[in-house]
Amino acid sequence: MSDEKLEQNGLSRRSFLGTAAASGAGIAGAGLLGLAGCSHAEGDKGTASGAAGSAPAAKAGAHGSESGHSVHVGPGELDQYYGFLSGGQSGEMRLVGLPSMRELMRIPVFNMDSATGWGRTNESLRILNEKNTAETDAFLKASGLRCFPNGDLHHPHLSFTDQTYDGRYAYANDKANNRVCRVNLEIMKADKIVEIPNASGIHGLRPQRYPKTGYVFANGEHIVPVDGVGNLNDPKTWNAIYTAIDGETMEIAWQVLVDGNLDNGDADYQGKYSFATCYNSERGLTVQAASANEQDWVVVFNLAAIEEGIKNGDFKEVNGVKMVDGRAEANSKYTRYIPVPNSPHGCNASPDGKYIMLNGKLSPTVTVLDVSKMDDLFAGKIQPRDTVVAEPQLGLGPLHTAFDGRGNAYTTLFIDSQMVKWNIEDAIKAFAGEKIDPIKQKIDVHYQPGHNHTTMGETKEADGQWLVSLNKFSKDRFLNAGPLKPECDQLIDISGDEMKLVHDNPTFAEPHDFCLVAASKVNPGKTWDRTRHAWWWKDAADMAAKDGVELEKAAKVVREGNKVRVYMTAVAPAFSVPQFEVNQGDEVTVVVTNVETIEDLTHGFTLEGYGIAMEIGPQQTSSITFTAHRPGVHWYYCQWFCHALHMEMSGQMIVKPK
Ligand code: RUQ
Ligand code: CUA
Repeated sequence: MSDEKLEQNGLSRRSFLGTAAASGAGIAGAGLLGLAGCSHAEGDKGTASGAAGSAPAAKAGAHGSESGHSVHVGPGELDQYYGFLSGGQSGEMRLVGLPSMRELMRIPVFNMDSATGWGRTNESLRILNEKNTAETDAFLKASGLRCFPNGDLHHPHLSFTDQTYDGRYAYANDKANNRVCRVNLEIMKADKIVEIPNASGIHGLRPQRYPKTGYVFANGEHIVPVDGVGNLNDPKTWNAIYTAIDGETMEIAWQVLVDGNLDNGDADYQGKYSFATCYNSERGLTVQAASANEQDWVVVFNLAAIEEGIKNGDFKEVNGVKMVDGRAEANSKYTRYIPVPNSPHGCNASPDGKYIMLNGKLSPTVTVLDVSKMDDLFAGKIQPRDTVVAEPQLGLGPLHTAFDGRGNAYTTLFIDSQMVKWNIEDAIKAFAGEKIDPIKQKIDVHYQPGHNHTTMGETKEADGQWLVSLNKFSKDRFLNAGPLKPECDQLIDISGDEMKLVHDNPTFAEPHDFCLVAASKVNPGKTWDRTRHAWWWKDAADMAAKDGVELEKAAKVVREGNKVRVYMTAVAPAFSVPQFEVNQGDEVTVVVTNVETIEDLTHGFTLEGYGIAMEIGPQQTSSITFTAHRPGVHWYYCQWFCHALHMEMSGQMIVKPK
């Protein structure tokens, strides 16, 4: 049937494909067929939706949507929401305004950054390395690295108090090098980074919602031989690790040994349980082997039982971490394994605190768990599948679900390239046998959506205003940027009865997740605070104290053997030390304090020919250490435009040859 004919028959091409596949080969087969046909279907859709979808979307964008919700934020106007966007394999976190989708800031975390000196300044290196394992320290040293130069940041989520955001911190995972970071929202900088021992591929990450954060839960995605359990030569003995980090101290509270690759996770609203989807119950090492079973599972963690077990000494200490045994075969009191269709992906708690949605990925379904049944499940009064209260068939490739706080859920369909809106209570009634279709609406998104997120949608204050679909492919949506295309993040108005696509936004590699927070919840400082943020430059301050230097008034060069310490201030348009001299081979530390009290007056320090640059914000101290290998005259200059005489804000380092 042609697209036109399908449309005339009241069927879209996608719902047709979805029905055909779902009724065809059974749950797992449908998913696999869909995946196998993926590239073909994408090609088709590129043309079909490109022509049909983009024109109306562009119109809506220009006029705002009909519900009276304007997406246009005029010059000088402020957005209503902060969006904490993941930077994927670029390793950074990004701050975006909503509804404008304007990028407000990039927060370097698991990457190295040319503008701010992240990964190069002494302050950032301390944060990047202070919670490494000894093994990683040795590895970095042997590799000639000061820190890991890359990261893969998927899931930014804010700290909670009483089921809603408290504006203190954002946390995120690094899948590439097994780390978890915390961004301090007062300064919008990472202030802690902790490496997770024993685990591999830290992926899903969620903070505890109640009573507060509390724990930050992190999923180890890849099974590995765990010390004292697994055997290098036998993958059937490998396990995944679930980790709880103390969100306040960023110390590892405990770990749980589990079966299967942990994917995404979420916490409940009651502070009793947390959940992790799990694929590869087969313990396979290839795609075929890892998706062979018809069912995988979601693992439920009983927080009180784990805390109790730790207290009673029922744990093993593995590489300095307390680890309880939560394997399926251990029939542990710490965990329960609930079977769900093959290879589930997203895991999302509904804002009424009642349900956990498990997105089918290879199955066209979303499985809905009733959180209130978990007590009985752990007490052995009911069977694992008795906790399932709905399992609607939504379409092909459900990955993630978001909520509007009015009882509706929105699920991304990766293979169908659609967003589906459905009603939770209707899905429950249908599961109980009532003749009712929970699906309210489907719209095309462009293309292949992964995560989606609603404004305040993971809190009890879900406000149902906006939905963002983070699409993995952009194809024809933007001017061709070459073989590497941007992603396409689409803004959807959900304030009315119908979803309306209102804006396309290109983004660089590769947003996974987006935390949409009412602007009133986040209150960053306007300048650094010399008292409250003194921990940032603590090492420099200690060093200065020994050298008899007051950072805020510094203009001094201290020499001690082949170590040289240069202390200066930056006030537009001059550094207090306009020139200093060192010998080739000296270890040089430059400490710059910006004593401006005015908002937005950032200075920089770039040393020509030495690969050195750093940001010094108003009232901040930044420092950097290097060896003066290159003789000659090396100018340093302020790289942040700060004054009419900004070009003149410079000086020279003279390096005398050996
Ligand atoms: S995952 S596209 Cu890394 Cu969050 Cu689902
Ligand atoms: Cu200081 Cu430019």
